[in-house]
Amino acid sequence: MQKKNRIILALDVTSRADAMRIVEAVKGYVDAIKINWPLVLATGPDIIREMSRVKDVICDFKIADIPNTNKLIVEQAMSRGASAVICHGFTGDDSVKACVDAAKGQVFVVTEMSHPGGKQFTAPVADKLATLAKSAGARGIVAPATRPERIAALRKIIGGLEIISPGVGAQGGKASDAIRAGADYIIVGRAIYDAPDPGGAAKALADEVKEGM
Ligand code: O7E
Repeated sequence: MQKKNRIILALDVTSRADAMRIVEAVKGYVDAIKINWPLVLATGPDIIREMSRVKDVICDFKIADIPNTNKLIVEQAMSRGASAVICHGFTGDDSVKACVDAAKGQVFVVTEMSHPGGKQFTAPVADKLATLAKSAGARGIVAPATRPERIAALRKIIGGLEIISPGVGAQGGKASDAIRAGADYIIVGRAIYDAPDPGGAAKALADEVKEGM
């Protein structure tokens, strides 16, 4: 994924037509497309291949199972053209390593989640999850734009690994704050795909990212 605009589009729409319309409008302003269950369940897994022809695709299935099942899920995602996958770390190091092996390192591990409930169970163990991501050989972590101070703290733990950061816009986080705190990329969904002009919204965010650099 080329680090240019430092925006990953969270394409959580539920029709192929909407997905194509939005990607067409914003493709000049985003570096990758994150695909989650809503789009895959609505349109079928071949949407991964289709989107990968336009941009790098990160499959956000938040994989959280035993090592063998994790491996099988990752293989299915990668064989359809995904460039990276996202997994949970609370399942333990063997499960994360199974993802890392199957994706040849292209794995992001969720740490502290961005929503209010993320403080309940994920925040208390986020530092350990970041340490696990590093020792398992992951490419990076997912850290909350809603709490930029946590991005900065997690950065100290992971060193040069990448941070991708959701929570900008609809969840209240600011793009420039997340980038300033140490995020490599922001992940943005509703603030782009629900905007009256998704292309304009993506461009405005790309400008704001530059402010944070
Ligand atoms: O709030 P939005 O609409 O900008 O969407 C945010 C996206 O990021 C959405 O797809 C959601 O599933 C994801 N996300 C979070 O919002 N918070 C998290 O803590 C983690 C994720 C996530 O994507 O994890 C993997 C990157």
